[in-house]
Amino acid sequence: MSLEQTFIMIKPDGVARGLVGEVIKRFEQKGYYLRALKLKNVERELAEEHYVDLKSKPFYPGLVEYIVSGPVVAMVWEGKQSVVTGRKIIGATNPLQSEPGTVRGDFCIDVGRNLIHGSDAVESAKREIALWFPEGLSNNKPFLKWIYE
Ligand code: RTP
Repeated sequence: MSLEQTFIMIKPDGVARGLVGEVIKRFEQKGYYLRALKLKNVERELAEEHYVDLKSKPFYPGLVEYIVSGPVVAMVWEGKQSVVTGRKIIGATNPLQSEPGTVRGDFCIDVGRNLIHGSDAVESAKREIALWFPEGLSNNKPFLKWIYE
């Protein structure tokens, strides 16, 4: 079985507020497999490259400052439709429009402090995973018998 991978990042506010375990719990409970994880102080170049598509937006400089302001937790989660389902677990970009039950809906208020990032498409997940994990990923075999029939 070939399973989709998504890149999920807990932003500096999520790490500083002690919400790492809460986020991991939600992805684990769903049944996704934690393929990679690291706590990382982000170099400015990496933050700029990650959000390169937003370079022309007025909030881009503040967004880069936010991402380099403290350690983030970068992760790769794996499983069926993990990209689209990961976005559902995270909730809408603006936390005031995120449904309760989503990470952003439950834990934050401001779009500029929205706690978490998740890839928005399979292609962007591939780009982001290569960017954040240039060393590559483990090839551990997860035990999936009780997740997939
Ligand atoms: P992300 O990439 O972080 O998962 O967020 P997203 O796809 O839901 O939203 P996107 O439009 O790609 O925006 C990336 C991040 O930029 C910040 N933002 N600030 N001040 C603003 O109006 C504004 N709009 C977006 C947010 O941190 C957003 O997650």
